[in-house]
Amino acid sequence: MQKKLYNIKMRSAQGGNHKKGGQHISGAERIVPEEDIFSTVSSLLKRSLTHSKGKADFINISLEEIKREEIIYLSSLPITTLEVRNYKEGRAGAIQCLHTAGLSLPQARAILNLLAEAPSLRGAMLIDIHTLKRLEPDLQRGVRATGMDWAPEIYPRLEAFLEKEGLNNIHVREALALASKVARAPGIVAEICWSDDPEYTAGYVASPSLGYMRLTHLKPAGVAKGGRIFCFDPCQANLQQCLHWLEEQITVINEIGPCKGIFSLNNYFGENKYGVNR
Ligand code: WAQ
Ligand code: MG
Repeated sequence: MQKKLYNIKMRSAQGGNHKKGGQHISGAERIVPEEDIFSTVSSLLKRSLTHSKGKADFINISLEEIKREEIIYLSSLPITTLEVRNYKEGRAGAIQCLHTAGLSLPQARAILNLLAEAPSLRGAMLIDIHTLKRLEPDLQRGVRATGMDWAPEIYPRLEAFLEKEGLNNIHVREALALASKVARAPGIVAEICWSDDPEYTAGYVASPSLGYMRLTHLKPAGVAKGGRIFCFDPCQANLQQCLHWLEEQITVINEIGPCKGIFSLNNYFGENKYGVNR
């Protein structure tokens, strides 16, 4: 018989519960077999109590058994790294990535500006790419992609694969799992993200056709505000289907996509195509 799997979710805040105005510190989740429950809960607790954004004074951890038949298995998106000198160059590259993913250049620029100017949220903004309006039911929180992780049996292989690329850190492991789920959501044409951890300046643009495009800097160091935008095209799917996939569908990655290499913007997009003349 196959082992039972459990979805463990953690969210933490400082200044009390998120719902009472507490400042979001960290949110994370894992899908693990029974024997890993204790170690997983304690590592999630540790993360909330020792986070670079501050020590949490509100921590909520929930645990739920998953029915095997409810799981949809996915492969992870192929990884490409675009090496940029600073966040401005990174943002110019991100616009070009969004454009390659199918957005017009004005749409791509508008999405980037929305993220740069967004309030601090616990979830992502879900943006209609035509009207640029936010579609999340809860605008204080944003929409959270949940119910995703790497299959426990490929975790060792994943770590070895990422280690070889110099990418074996928790940001990459979690973001790649999330992006691999979100890119397959009905109506999602692209995602853009950068971390809210002050010292982690890398971010990414992802889409089914682009894969996971890392940009080595998307924000200046020391900034504790990050965010995510899921770009939704209502001509391709209905909003409820999309929200169901993001928030309810359990997805587990059981196949590791390839690493396509490291490029400069000029190398990848061609000379000065991305609007930075240097
Ligand atoms: N669903 C939707 N939005 C989320 C979720 C989620 N499950 N988790 C976080 N967010 C939003 C929220 O607004 C956070 O402030 C923001 O995303 C950033 O989250 O390849 O670490 O967990 O080197 O800080 C990307 C680059 C790292 C990794 C992303 O994001 C790489 C990162 P963080
Ligand atoms: Mg973070």
